[in-house]
Amino acid sequence: MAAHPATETIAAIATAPGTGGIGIIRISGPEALSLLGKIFVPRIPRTHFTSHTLYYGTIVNRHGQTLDEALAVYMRGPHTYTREDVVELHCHGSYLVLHSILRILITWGCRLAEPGEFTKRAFLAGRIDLTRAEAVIDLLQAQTEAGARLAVNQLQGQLFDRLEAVRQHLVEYLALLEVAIDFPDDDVEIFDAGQIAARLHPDVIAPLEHLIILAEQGKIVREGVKVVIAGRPNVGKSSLLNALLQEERALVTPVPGTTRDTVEERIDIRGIPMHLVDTAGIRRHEDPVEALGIERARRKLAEADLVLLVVDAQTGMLPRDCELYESVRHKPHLVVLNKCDLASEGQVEGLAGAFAAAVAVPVSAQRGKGIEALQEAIYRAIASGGEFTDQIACAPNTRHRAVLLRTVAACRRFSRAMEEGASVDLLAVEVQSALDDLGDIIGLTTPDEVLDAVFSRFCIGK
Ligand SMILES: Nc1nc2c(ncn2[C@@H]2O[C@H](COP(=O)(O)OP(=O)(O)OP(=O)(O)O)[C@@H](O)[C@H]2O)c(=O)[nH]1
Ligand SMILES: [Mg+2]
Repeated sequence: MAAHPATETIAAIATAPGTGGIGIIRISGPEALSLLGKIFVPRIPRTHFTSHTLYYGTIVNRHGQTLDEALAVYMRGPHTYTREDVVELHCHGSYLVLHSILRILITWGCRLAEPGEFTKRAFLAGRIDLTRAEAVIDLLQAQTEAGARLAVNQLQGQLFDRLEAVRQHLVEYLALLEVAIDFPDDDVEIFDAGQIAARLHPDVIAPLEHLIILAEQGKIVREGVKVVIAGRPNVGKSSLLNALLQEERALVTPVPGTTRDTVEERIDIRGIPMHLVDTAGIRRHEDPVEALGIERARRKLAEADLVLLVVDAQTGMLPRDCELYESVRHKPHLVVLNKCDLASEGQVEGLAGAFAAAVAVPVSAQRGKGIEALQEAIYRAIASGGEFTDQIACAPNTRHRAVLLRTVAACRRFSRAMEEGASVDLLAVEVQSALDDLGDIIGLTTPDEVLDAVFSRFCIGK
């Protein structure tokens, strides 16, 4: 990757907005050191700042007036975040003071950094690849411990290393093809299509397909899933929400139509974040407020990753339950047979048997019975068949996944072309196309608009 030496020096407040113990201003670029000399007066006068050393002193404006006491560090490139010269000013955490310091830096010719610009410079300087740059933002925005762990692993190159291993195989195939193109009359067969065709799956396609599966699992671990509790009024939906949360969160009464608005809470089941939504009981109703609640419930159902359809085990399936079941059966769903304490064993078994394809879980929300088994069933439904592991070490994001799918398609075209005995020129085109796709993921050939989209997700100062 070509280095892009930046000419402009940029600065930003690197700590979060608000009042804090300390607030840090970060400066990066060729003028960083000279700016330090202008704005910072060390307690012990000196003409030279040693790299990576902390100095105590004061921050001054253009008239020499003191704005704050601070610790300052100058870090000479390339052993810095951006590979450029970097200065950090550790001031008191007053946003007002930090802003005035920033304004003074700008009067000295510094430019305010754009969101993610420090990390973008690190990427453009070749210190980190694009997957590592994306890991920085994932880490800052991680919602769960598992999500943070994935981000750290990616920052340490777990994804890059796997992609690079695959890329090296493709580079080798392309090199062989290029020699074959350059020496068409050679007696020895330089590019042995049979041998490469046998290697392509284990070397390239299988590892990429595995990454695609990991991407799907990673999305669940990072963002969680939406689990919507639905059913007709009074079957015990709110009681079930409370039982899963182990907290009296939603109102429970014997009056049908108790829940009007949706109630949303977060729980973790075996490390997977779940957004649990309790909804208004679905029925035809004249009351305009309840009708609005029911409309909202239907919308939530449409967005659900998993539906828990609650049925009253004592009354069994009424026509309204059957209608609701028809409307959710095409989605991932579980049937929860609630109020089992009021039904006989035979009743429960008969009811469960009515749902051939679906998993029906008997519970008593009121008594907290069967809740653990339900959690297990929810986990298995999300994991779709038990291949899921919440301990995955690396997970491509949505952008990577789209490119991985393209890469696999290119590899399959390459494979077919080899089978059909295509010319080495044509084979080289397919390998190059797969290589370009992989290059997009790690940032070798990524188009500018994709880079802009990646870095615009950052906050200022990172
Ligand atoms: N015996 C028994 N009663 C239950 C059970 N679960 C809920 N109930 C009772 O059923 C009634 C309705 O419970 P809710 O949790 O409010 O039902 P809901 O489905 O949220 O009702 P709406 O919000 O009106 O749609 C309450 O009186 C609960 O105490 C259970 O497992 N066993
Ligand atoms: Mg309710």
